Amino acid sequence: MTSIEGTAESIRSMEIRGAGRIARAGAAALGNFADTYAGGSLEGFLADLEKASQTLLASRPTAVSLWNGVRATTRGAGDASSLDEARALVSDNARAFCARSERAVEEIARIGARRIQDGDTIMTHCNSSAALGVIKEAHRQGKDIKVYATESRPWRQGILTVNDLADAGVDITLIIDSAVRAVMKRTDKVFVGADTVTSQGALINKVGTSQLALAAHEARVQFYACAETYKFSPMTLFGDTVTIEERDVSEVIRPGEVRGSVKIFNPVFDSTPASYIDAIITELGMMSPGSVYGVMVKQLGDGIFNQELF
Ligand code: RI2
Repeated sequence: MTSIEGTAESIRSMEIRGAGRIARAGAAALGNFADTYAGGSLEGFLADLEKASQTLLASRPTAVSLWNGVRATTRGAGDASSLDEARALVSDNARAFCARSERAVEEIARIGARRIQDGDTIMTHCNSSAALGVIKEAHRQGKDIKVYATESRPWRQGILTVNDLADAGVDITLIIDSAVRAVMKRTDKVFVGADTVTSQGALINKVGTSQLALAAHEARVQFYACAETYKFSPMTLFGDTVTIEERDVSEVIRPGEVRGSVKIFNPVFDSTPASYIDAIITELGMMSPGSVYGVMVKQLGDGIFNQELF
């Protein structure tokens, strides 16, 4: 059983992490909420569904994937004519969203692997299932590749990445975050994931991503973001900026390590401008950052400009 509060807490504490995984966890929790709902009225269900959605959305602020997952799961519930219909709709929506999300990661792997040539040296950052899918698919196709993966302080998700790639048989080297520029000289391509993509094609991803992009730009190394289209942020069409999550200082230092007057700043994500991104690899295909706006408008449909969707 997946309770809403339990799922929100697992997302907050990063027991469940990764933009795709938190979106699927949120959708699945709402699906389970609908399946097990014990109340007797449609109105009560809709009010409780809204509360559950808000609890999930408050768990992590940056990745729009969670917002899109929650929205896709609750879509249409308000138009249902009975409690049973609304519950079934939410349950079906949740299953459909999770299946679509998993298919998207597979499709990105297939499309992205085409960008990798035999002999390429690749760099990746943090731990992105979409980016790792691309790398593992290229390896599975028999391409001889080498990969450098950053440690990704403070959570060190790079450890997950190197173990995953090692288990897949990939030639993998772990580097500390500050080695990125030095190692970029021996890199051919960078593949990273995405937490959010703005309508201007900027990439919001794990802090440090913009440093990889800057170093790649300087070294004329191709830089690819791997992003399911539900990581495109509709709110940015209207000028909203993406909230960058800041996490507790205890993630950065141990108690007593620095003087009490020292301030600690722990931003979790950063923004990479579109001009540093060669292409965004999505389940719909590869696109330039400048194409994101058009794809978002098409996907959201006609209602978008009178903001029916928000
Ligand atoms: P996938 C992660 O965030 C990383 O920033 C990673 O690049 C991104 O989510 C996308 O991951 P965190 O949850 O959806 O570790 O590709 O803070 O798995």
